[in-house]
Amino acid sequence: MTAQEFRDGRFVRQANRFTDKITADGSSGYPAESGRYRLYVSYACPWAHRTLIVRHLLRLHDVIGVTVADPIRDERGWRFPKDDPVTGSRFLSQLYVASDSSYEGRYTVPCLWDTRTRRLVTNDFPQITLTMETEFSAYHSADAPDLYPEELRPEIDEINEVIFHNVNNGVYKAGFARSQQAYEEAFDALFATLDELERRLATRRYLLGDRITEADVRLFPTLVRFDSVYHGHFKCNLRRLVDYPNLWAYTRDLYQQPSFHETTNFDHIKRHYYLTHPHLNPTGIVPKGPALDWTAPTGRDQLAPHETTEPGAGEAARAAEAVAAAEAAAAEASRT
Ligand SMILES: N[C@@H](CCC(=O)N[C@@H](CS)C(=O)NCC(=O)O)C(=O)O
Repeated sequence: MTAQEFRDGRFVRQANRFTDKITADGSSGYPAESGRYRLYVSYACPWAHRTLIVRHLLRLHDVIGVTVADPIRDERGWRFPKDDPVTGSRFLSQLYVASDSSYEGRYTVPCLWDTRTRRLVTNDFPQITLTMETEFSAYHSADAPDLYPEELRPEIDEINEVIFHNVNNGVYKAGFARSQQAYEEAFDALFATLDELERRLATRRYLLGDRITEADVRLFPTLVRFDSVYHGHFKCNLRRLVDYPNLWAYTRDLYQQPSFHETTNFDHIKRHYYLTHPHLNPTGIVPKGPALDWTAPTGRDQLAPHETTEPGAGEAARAAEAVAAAEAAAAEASRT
């Protein structure tokens, strides 16, 4: 297995080796079928977390089974707590090598395994959620949200691109930087983007307005880990998530929905990051804090519906009222 790659002290993410596509019509050779594909994840991994959220939101539990790896990895990579019921493997690496005996990259989650051909179809993490949203639509529950609606795709793709580089991967670029300059570049881009998102979320409940989309599913796993891991362990410490009133309320609003909190495992997240990067945390001590009240009311369901233009004074005032109402409710709740 090759080590992480760096260029001029900058962390460079490896290219995804397995990029075949599952399609509704089967034209790719991998038809979307119930029970055929297995998803491999870690609760610790933000890229895998998204696939779990989407699987939950679309109620694909019975359609795509999942195997969860132990949060702690050694040099052999991700390990399953017991032999994987589908492949009989103990390590994720066995799936990679079975699919390509010359594979030399890192064995990453999330990935999808085809039980029919007994090989990995994809470890292309952005594609996995899109595939579940579009190619598996025949299997979605009747009340499932459309996370990637046709008319919003250009806007979703555009914001995802910025969020990927500056936020999702930005925290890794800061945390894994091997030069001061690389760290500062990532740090500055990260907080400039968080500032922009803070403004955007002043008048919109979700990134694209009043409905959850793929863009929220991509942002949430980074934000939910922010104060527990990235702020300290990855040195992303200009501000904490809780210092951004809108971003913090937005993250809580999502967390309070079952698809988000049932897939968030702080124990796995904290043990994974603090115990598997010994160069960043040589003592292996896992911090006990921070204390975060994920249950505090948010008032965000009061925000105006989707606005595509800059908010006017009316919306800003309504948003301020909603925030004030939420704060009053939170104060009331903390008294009882
Ligand atoms: N497939 C992507 C993203 C997925 C990813 O980075 N997953 C991490 C966990 S968050 C992983 O499985 N890493 C295994 C390793 O580095 O050995 C990549 O290779 O960069």
